[in-house]
Amino acid sequence: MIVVADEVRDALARGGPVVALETTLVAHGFPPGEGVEVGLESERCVRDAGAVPATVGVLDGEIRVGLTQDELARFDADARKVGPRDLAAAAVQQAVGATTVGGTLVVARAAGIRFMGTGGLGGVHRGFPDPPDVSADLSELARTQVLVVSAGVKSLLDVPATAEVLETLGVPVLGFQTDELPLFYAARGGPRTSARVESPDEAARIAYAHWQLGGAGLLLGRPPDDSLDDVEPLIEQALRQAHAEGVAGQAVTPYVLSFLHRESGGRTLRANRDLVAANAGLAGEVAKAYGRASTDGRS
Ligand code: PSU
Ligand code: MN
Repeated sequence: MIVVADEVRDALARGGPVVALETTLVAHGFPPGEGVEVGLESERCVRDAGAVPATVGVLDGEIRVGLTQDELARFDADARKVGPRDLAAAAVQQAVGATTVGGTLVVARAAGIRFMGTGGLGGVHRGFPDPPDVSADLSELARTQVLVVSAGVKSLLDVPATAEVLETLGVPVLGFQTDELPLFYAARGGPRTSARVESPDEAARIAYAHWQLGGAGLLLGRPPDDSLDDVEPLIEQALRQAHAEGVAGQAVTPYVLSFLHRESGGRTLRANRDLVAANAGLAGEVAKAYGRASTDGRS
């Protein structure tokens, strides 16, 4: 059921660096048409770092690892948002299934991919426990030996609560040249990371050691280069409006992102696009460095 593209399969077979990328942000994180550009730019950043991109999604009854440009273009706003529990149904029902971080992690685990890039990790939604909305990204990361590079946790969530849950789940939260977990649009002001790393090599060595100890997922937070420090009032407005319109569950994140992109005059859109690509690039660098870290570890 899982079909791995030739280039990805060859790289995995020789133990080369591979970075998994998701398709939910392509389909639902950007205005129509723009998500595909973000996906392609992310793939380019992975390649520039010397790694092979493996974009994941469900197409024609298959769970695909590695997509052509035409295939990527099929992940539009009509695609299903596919978390861990949705993969089987999407495949059997021949849906176009855009995988979230959690959904992508399931596939990465099956395919033997150790690194992934995204925009922001999902987590505990604000207002918990009413409703008790906690992204399946967290539970999946807790049981998958993959290092995910993100701009921290999406700021529309309850970020401190998410950081607590990550600690409970035993997920290391590394900061890339920062002591604070980035807040997606904003670089500063987040909860403390469990460790700060200065380089891709240091992150790779910690991932290697964590996996040697039987640990599972790690988060590497990369602060956005263009920190937007005034988005919080807009986020609160977006969440109020979503609530008033009865938007709930899986639909909240896409609703809020498009509200912000519109109401910020495109500032959040640019920031989001740039951070997704930069995170993919850093994931590529860590994947590359991991080849060295794991060889040193064995010698
Ligand atoms: N990062 C972005 N845009 C997105 C997401 C992350 O820049 O749309 C998506 C990811 O696919 C993540 C999902 O897995 O949001 C989490 O959604 P939820 O909180 O509904 O589980
Ligand atoms: Mn949810």
